[in-house]
Amino acid sequence: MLPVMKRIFIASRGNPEHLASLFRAELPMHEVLTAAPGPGDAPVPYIVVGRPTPGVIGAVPGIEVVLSLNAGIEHLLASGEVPAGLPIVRLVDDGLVEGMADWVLGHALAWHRNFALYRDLQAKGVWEPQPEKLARERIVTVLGAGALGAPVAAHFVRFGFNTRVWSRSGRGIEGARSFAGREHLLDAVRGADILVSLLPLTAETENILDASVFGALGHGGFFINGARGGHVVDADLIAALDSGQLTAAALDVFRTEPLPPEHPFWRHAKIMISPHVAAPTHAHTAVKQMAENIRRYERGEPLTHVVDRTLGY
Ligand code: NDP
Ligand code: OXD
Repeated sequence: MLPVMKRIFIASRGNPEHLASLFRAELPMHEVLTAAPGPGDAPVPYIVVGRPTPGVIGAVPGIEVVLSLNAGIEHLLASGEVPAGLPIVRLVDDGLVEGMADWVLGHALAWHRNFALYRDLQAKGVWEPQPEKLARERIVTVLGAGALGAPVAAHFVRFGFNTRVWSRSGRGIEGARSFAGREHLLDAVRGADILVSLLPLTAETENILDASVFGALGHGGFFINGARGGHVVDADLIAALDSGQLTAAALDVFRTEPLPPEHPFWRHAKIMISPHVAAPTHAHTAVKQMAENIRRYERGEPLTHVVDRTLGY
């Protein structure tokens, strides 16, 4: 008798055929579908999702594991479509880490060395050296010490910045000072020159970046958001920029995406916008990680990076 081929349904809306070909190469003994199976079809234990069309997950027969193409999964929890008890595996992969590190460090170094300011002076034909600080004279606070926050903080340490990290558990990063819990958030950000957010969006972190946080930073600081727009109280950010408390903000993520044309962020001279590209999912690295998790599951080993639904990340 032929062995039953386990089925994987790629429910991604962006290039499912490419993902399917990578899965087929990684897991040749699996059947990979790109069209939704019907209710009477054979079970499909694995579904691969980005931001799935409403109703898709619930219609697939026999799902055992939901594999996310994203690191942040708050939309899957909010949709209520993944039945309780079904594991959601979020994306943790070196492609995401590499992308986020470039994006955050790129912005931080450019601000630290006044690149945008010199560009403006160049446009006016002005030769005007600015006071230049050493990295060790700057404090950087990274919010989140997880799969992305920890390596980003480690990069800041390597560049010589005075680095702090804040998380729920107070996880240590070599060379950085760790802070834990809501009661120490302001201690973690007080006097910092650069604030980087790499937190997940949960009930506890929504709207966490408000006037109190921006006000605790050192005067003239820089805010970098690579995480989620829902962390930020938009009006408080604009007020901090307008008052000079912040000199700039680099924002990759927004409450509503795409950022609506009428949103004041678009036209703010101190805001740099990118369209949620800080750490895009690279199919070739992501599929390897997901396929390895499927192999683990089929060997009877625990899945890695399963979302804790109580914590929301
Ligand atoms: P992880 O789950 O690995 O890390 C989350 C970190 O945040 C952990 O250190 C955790 O603390 C900390 N944290 C969570 N809740 C709290 C809280 N209430 N108070 C303090 N600290 C808290 O996530 P990743 O690093 O993989 O990803 C972070 C986020 O980045 C994603 O959720 C997503 O929103 C965003 N992202 C954005 C991308 C982009 O292109 N812009 C791409 C990929 C991700 P502890 O260590 O104690 O658990
Ligand atoms: C995200 C991702 O969570 O793209 O933003 O992985």
